[in-house]
Amino acid sequence: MSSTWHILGAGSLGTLWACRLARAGKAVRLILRDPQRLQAYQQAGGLTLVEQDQASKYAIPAETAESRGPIHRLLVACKAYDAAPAIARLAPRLAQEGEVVLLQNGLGSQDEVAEQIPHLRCIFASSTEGAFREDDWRVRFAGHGFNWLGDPANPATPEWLEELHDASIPTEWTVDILTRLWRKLALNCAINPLTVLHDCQNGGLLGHLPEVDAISAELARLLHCCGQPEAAENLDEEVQRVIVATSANYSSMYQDVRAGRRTEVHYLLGHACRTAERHGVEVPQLEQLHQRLVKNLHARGLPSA
Ligand code: NAD
Ligand code: KPL
Repeated sequence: MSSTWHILGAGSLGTLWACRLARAGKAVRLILRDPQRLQAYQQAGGLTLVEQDQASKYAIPAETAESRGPIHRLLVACKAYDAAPAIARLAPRLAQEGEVVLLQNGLGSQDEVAEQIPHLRCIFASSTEGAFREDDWRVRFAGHGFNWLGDPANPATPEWLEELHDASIPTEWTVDILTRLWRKLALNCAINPLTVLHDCQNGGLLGHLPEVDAISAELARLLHCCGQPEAAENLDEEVQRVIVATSANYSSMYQDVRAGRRTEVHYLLGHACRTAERHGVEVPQLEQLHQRLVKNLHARGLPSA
């Protein structure tokens, strides 16, 4: 089986992973959106990763979904709302025994992908690393963090995990990946929408603690009812700890909204509300928060799904 890493999406995380794998001598191929993007990439001559103000360029080969050849190992590095349509385009090239690693934040997109490719192993990731695009094909590694990988359907560690360590990508295999993803989703739900609605940095929420606490309490109750009690443990305390630790930062959702970009709300607060409905759990605070956020996004001409 080929050990080439195909990486779909040359945005922030895709570039961060592609450059580190290429630097470690691993075979990497980028999958870009269309022939125009491929041509622009070829003119740029590669991806640039900036780390501690040191820029390095990597001439990683690239193709589009319509190129030929089977794909055995795919890292999906697009936004949650793009993952399922991207897989639909690539499906004819995915090898029977192939593996797909899904880097998307939130929950719901992983199942949308897995339903399309039931014969392939889908590995979910939760990343606390931070990167952002400075320019086309140029990404800054902004925050060191960690990556947890796991497969809710199969606890066996993939044989290629060592390759990530060789590439200095901090990674650990976990059998509790859903707990990790739910915990991060809950933190994102308790903080990010309120920063948009109150138009503030994370620290601005210290002026709205009763609202933050009521939402955290409802999220914790939902996690208990949907079989994720560990993700609920001391959630209120962690929400406040994160607000204080990141007080000068703008949340990722705030930054998306400010830049006029589509948010991943459907896979964050939207997923929490849909899960509550499926389990028959009443979550009036979350429902109201969702409605306020949807209204706010629509007023800005942004989609809410
Ligand atoms: P991004 O917008 O920077 O990059 C996504 C890239 O995917 C874009 O270049 C886009 O053109 C490309 N893309 C979309 N559809 C495609 C297709 N069909 N074929 C080829 N390319 C396609 O996004 P990002 O910030 O890297 O985020 C990716 C995921 O990782 C998100 O779910 C995000 O929440 C999560 N995440 C990001 C960070 C971060 O620091 N950036 C940290 C943790 C988690
Ligand atoms: O992860 C975050 C984000 O901005 O998306 C924080 C603010 C740390 C938690 O919601």
